[in-house]
Amino acid sequence: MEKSIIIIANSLTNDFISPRPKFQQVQLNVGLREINRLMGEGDRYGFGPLPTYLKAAMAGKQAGKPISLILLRDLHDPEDPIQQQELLRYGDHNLQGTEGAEFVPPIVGLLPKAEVIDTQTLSMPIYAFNRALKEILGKGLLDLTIEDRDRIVFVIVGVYTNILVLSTATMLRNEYGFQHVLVSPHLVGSNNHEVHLSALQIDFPNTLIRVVTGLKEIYASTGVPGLADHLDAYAACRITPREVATGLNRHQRSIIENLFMVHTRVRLQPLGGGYSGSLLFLTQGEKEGVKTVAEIVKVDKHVQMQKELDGYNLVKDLIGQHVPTFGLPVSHGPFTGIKMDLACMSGAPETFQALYESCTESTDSSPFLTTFNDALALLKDNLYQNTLKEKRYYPYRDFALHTEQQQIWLEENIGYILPETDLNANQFVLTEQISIPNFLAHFPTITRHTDRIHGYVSLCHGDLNFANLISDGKGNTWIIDWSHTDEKPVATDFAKLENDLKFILNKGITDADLEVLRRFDEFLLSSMELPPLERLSDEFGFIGDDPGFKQVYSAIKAVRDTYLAVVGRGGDMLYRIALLKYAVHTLSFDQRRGRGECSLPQLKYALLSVCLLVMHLKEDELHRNIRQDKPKDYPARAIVPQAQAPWHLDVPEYKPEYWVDPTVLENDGSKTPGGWADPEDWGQIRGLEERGSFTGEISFDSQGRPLNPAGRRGIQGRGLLGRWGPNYTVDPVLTRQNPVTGELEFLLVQREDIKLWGLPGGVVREGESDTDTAGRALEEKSGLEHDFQSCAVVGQMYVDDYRNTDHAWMETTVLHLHLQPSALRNVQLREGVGIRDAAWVVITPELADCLYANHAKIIKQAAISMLERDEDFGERREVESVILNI
Ligand code: RP5
Repeated sequence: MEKSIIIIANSLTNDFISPRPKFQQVQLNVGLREINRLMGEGDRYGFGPLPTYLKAAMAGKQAGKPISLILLRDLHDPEDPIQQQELLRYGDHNLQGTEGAEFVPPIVGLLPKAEVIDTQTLSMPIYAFNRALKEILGKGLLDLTIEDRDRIVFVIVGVYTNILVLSTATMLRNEYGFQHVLVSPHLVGSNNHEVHLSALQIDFPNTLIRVVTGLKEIYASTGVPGLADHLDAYAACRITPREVATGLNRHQRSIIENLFMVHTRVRLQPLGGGYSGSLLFLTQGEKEGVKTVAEIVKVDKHVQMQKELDGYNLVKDLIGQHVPTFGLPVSHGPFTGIKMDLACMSGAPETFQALYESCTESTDSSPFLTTFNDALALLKDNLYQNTLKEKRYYPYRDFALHTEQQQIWLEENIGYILPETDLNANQFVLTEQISIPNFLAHFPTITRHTDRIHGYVSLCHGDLNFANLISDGKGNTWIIDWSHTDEKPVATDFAKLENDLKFILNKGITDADLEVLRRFDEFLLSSMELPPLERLSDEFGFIGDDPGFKQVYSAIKAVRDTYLAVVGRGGDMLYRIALLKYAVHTLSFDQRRGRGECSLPQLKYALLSVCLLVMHLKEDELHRNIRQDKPKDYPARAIVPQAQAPWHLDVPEYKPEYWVDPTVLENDGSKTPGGWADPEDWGQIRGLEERGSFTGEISFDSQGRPLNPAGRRGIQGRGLLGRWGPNYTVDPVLTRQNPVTGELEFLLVQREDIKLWGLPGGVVREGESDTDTAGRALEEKSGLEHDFQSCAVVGQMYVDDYRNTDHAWMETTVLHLHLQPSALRNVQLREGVGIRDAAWVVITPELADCLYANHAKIIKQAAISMLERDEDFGERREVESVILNI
């Protein structure tokens, strides 16, 4: 159905819009600049966009098109007391019978074809408007159907957008429900231009009034013919470059045009990925050939922009001018856009990514490193340290690494990166040491940990990549894109920066570089603290020799140093988990799939790193014991942040409870004959200082008590352990080849006390040899009888036992014995003392992950020794797979 066009023009009288000097004195005259813009300047007065449009519209009406014009005019009677308030506020204007109240010349000619409605207050005279509609449509407001409301297009033009033009448009769209209400900045004016523009930019799009930024569009929408050529001068702001402009959908385009309404041109430089659908640009505007300052623009779905605003509100008072100042949001369709001002900018802004790349090219990394260090210091002082809090949290959950979906994505991404690999076969693809199936088996067992861990949280940016850091090259830095900002583990932003330095900025790497990159990554993972370049050992001399490595290394060192300055020592594990989160995520940034900017070798490097991280996390001493288990009678362990575990650190607030179990006191050997425990008064013990530890020399506290070499454990005294200092045990590792499957199996027992499976070890009794203890413990715990005279000693180590305290702990000697089938014929395992069950089992990653204390590590040590001894233990690869599974 053909649309009916109704143009409503406001206040086109001499007092408002005449350029003649005497009307320029009227307080409400919109001023020469606006008059010239709307009506045409000098000789061209009457040929500006507004009269041109109205004349063409009326010509269309003449030619039979359904176009009508309603002229609204506020006409005042100075004697009417009701109107005096308005005249007092705005000065005398449009007084009845004066020349000022007459329509300006270009409009006078249109009067015969128009409906004129005089208004006397700032409101719309609704009865007169209703009458005019009836005249035009044959129906009044109350009789219009929904279809009628959809058929009529209102175009609001004239002056005073912020008062009558605005309220008329709002009334029609939002009170009377007309679907099509259009306003164009080219056809409305005000002597308060800023207010008029912000109404058009911000309020109107949000109230679903269409703001048409180019006149061509308004003419096209309203079917007014014959104006195309004239209109080029009133096009919307031109968006360049072409490839970016054409990538915008109509909503995004309209938002950019609205944001740059007063510009003739804007150049958009995309920042960062934007693969999630959000658009982030560094913009360079132009007003008729004159450059305006660079700004940032973000356009995203409403909900996302809400998050951006939330994040901005959280940090703006902390980082001040280093956060761009947000303008008001502009919406269109499902999107919202915001323009951000870079306060104090004095140079040409560019992203840290661009700065990094230009330094790589020139092989001089100092401009980048100086700027980067400044930015890190700024974030450290104002954000991280400023909002730092201690917290116990679930590291894998907090980084969303624990979900099944994560494993599915991971396998999917690896499938794209290494399509030639059969993930189920034990194929070694990346390096000799790393096998994909092995790593994939470990990933879920590690990441499903729900153990809480002590660490630090602070406000974090949440997506701190190098395109979100902007520098103007004159010492000014801004941090943008705050939509992921929240309280998070402090490692979050630092790990993201390290991730991007390694896998995103490190362009141009090839498959041939992967071996050296693996060495580089292993070195980075070996310790949180990185030495200065000049103190790197010869083995890593390649880092200092290559400008590319030098730049990456120096930047990563800056990141790590800052992190350590915030959290102190001991945040390694969380940092590794954060690195894992981002490296896993990077695997999807596949250039070939249009999902990011990583080349295939970059993705392989990230995958290599993911594998290394998983292996490291699996190895982590802490990892299996982060729960800080304890026997049920013990008091709660004091929380010991890992950073504060070492004894050499002074921790005045560390005041753990003291606990010694009554059975220990009852078995005091100095009082009870045959007692297996030391006296409670350690001062009485002769030779306490000489007690040897497999870990090296023991330290003692100021009272002379031996100190646990693993650091603070949160409980003083001996707990359930008899001896002050090391309590020696022996752990026999028994292996066999399964007679049916041929698999290598280990003898394990399930403990009654803690329900975990472990080795059938036992505490060494007074006068007992290690082999005697092994034989006795094996018999007591599993029913097997064996002589250990011919066994191999495979190691002596600290045991991370759940009974350990600050002053008493377990240390073990590990013996290995491989049993041939003949030795096992007719032998039955049975549950023994303090044991629920005994069995021969294959060591899978899942099992290794939940064995008692650090028995998995003990088993691994035994397997390594089996490989070295190279005796008849069955298939060699069976032993290798045990090592890989732990
Ligand atoms: C662990 O406790 C040792 O590794 C050994 O396996 C075990 C001995 O203690 P009980 O089983 O006798 O309690 O630390």
